[in-house]
Amino acid sequence: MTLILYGHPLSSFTHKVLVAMYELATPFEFRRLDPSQAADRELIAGLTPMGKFPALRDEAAGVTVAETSVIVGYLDARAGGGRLMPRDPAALREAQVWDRVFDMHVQGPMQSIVDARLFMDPSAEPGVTAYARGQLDRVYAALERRLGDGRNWIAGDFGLADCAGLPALFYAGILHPFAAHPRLSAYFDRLVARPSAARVLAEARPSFDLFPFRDMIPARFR
Ligand SMILES: N[C@@H](CCC(=O)N[C@@H](CS)C(=O)NCC(=O)O)C(=O)O
Repeated sequence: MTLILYGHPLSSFTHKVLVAMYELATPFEFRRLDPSQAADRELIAGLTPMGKFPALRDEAAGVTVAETSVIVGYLDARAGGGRLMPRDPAALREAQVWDRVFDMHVQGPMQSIVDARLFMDPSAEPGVTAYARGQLDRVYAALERRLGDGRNWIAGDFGLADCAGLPALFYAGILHPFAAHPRLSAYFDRLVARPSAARVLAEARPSFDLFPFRDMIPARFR
């Protein structure tokens, strides 16, 4: 096996890459990291600039790739190109914009809510969470507008941005539901019905107990 993905089954950014790998039917070996272990923290710190996961190692090529958007681009090129990353430059730019929206403006506030629960003084949690909820309302409205033209996927054919959308909306929707946004809800339903995404969420299920807001996970995913 020449491709190794270092990640964690609960990690949203690992999910983003897994969706891409299943879409491309890329064979790989999964190495589960345990961030509570110093040896694993050291390992991932040697693979990515910030010591964040996932990381992809291509043994045959002698290449290590960090940052999920870059990893998806690497996998797409390795599979011949043009499947998850549009070949047309304008279409590619659009996909990259919406990939950033999901990573920064959905995952960012979602992660703040989780971090406030896990790592902050309890007195700080309400303020952090209220601000993050406001940010999520803003991005949900933007996504609802984006989906207003009847598009199925967020930028052209299913691709990079939709790989980012699945885990971002999965976790954000648990913490701050978007049911009041019909087009966004329908888009999320299309995402989770995609075999690649359904497989990722099914494989994550045994790890949901580790999620601090596990009781809020909708029954259909448990
Ligand atoms: N921009 C990075 C974000 C990766 C990221 O934040 N990963 C999380 C797991 S979902 C992580 O490593 N968290 C542990 C930490 O921040 O130390 C990417 O796209 O790969």
